[in-house]
Amino acid sequence: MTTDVTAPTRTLRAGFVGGGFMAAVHSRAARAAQAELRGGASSTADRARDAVRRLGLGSSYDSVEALLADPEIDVVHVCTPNTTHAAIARAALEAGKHVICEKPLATSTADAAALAALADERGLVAAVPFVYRFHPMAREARARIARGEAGRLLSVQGAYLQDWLSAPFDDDWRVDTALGGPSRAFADIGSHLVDLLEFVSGERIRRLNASSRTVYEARARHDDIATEDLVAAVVEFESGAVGTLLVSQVAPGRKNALTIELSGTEASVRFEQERPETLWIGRTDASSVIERDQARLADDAARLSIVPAGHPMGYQDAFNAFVADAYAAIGGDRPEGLPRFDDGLRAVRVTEAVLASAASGNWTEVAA
Ligand code: SOE
Repeated sequence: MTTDVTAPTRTLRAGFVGGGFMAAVHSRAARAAQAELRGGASSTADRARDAVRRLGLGSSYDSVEALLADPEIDVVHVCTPNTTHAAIARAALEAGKHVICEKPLATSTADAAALAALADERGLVAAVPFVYRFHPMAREARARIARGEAGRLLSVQGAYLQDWLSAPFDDDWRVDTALGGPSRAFADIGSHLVDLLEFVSGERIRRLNASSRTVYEARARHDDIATEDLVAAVVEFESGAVGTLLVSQVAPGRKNALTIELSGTEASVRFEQERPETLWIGRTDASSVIERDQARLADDAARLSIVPAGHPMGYQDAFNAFVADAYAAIGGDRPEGLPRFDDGLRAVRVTEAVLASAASGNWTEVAA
């Protein structure tokens, strides 16, 4: 009745760095993929103990170095603040570990490129959780576009809206350049939007013109905030298709509203992350809403569709599928659509172009 996502071929032993929301999501996914949760580290030994207890991670390590020195760990999940990703991911690869590193992979293209090159050189699996690719209906959208159902791509409309920083007193480490890096809203969620748009369309953004706003320069625990609350951008794809992107963490009422709509000469396709069980297919004569139904999905979408129609799948399922595929890659498989460090680098390149364009007011090329 159901098809499993790729199963790992042997029990992997996973270590976790960080103990926040993302570490909880990663550890649930690792457990679902039947990994042994070997242990956790954090910025201090106390924090590591707390995270290990809360999340059930196994042993606690006094430092990241101690975790990386454990030969019993095969794969390291990096779930720490953005500016620490590159150094931890590098050290993990140098220690011979496979790595799953949160986005943004790094806060500069130089660091992200060096990491992608290092992972290749060492022959290690290095993945970035662009997990929205793992919703079956996002894969279905991609398959339909790839087989030409939408025709030639003309325009794209993408948005990723959240509201958890809408009030002036809302605060988080991400607003702080020292921990979050030079970009906030775009690096945090614009990166997902761009990854999903390029993945589903099969096309790359060639250049863009962006405008950004920092609505609140002071919040509960931070003054002089320089990172952006929102970005609006016009984009051009390599094929000549055009589009608009809106990314905001100050959009009241919007929790995790990632939406993409791609219009071609024959049809439009719309996917909404908060309604991941459906896909809207727009046609001039008769538009329709397709419900997830494994029997009728393209191969890869069917593979990710682990429960039958009418049994809704969601965010954690997508995350679980991503981790299962990353582990399968460690086992020697080549799962379709696994986002690797090259894809992390791509998102960092687009983010840098957004920052440069917003600062200069000019159209900016995205490095290939
Ligand atoms: C917060 O904006 C956040 O948790 C992001 O960091 C995640 O990548 C996104 O999937 C949900 O929102």
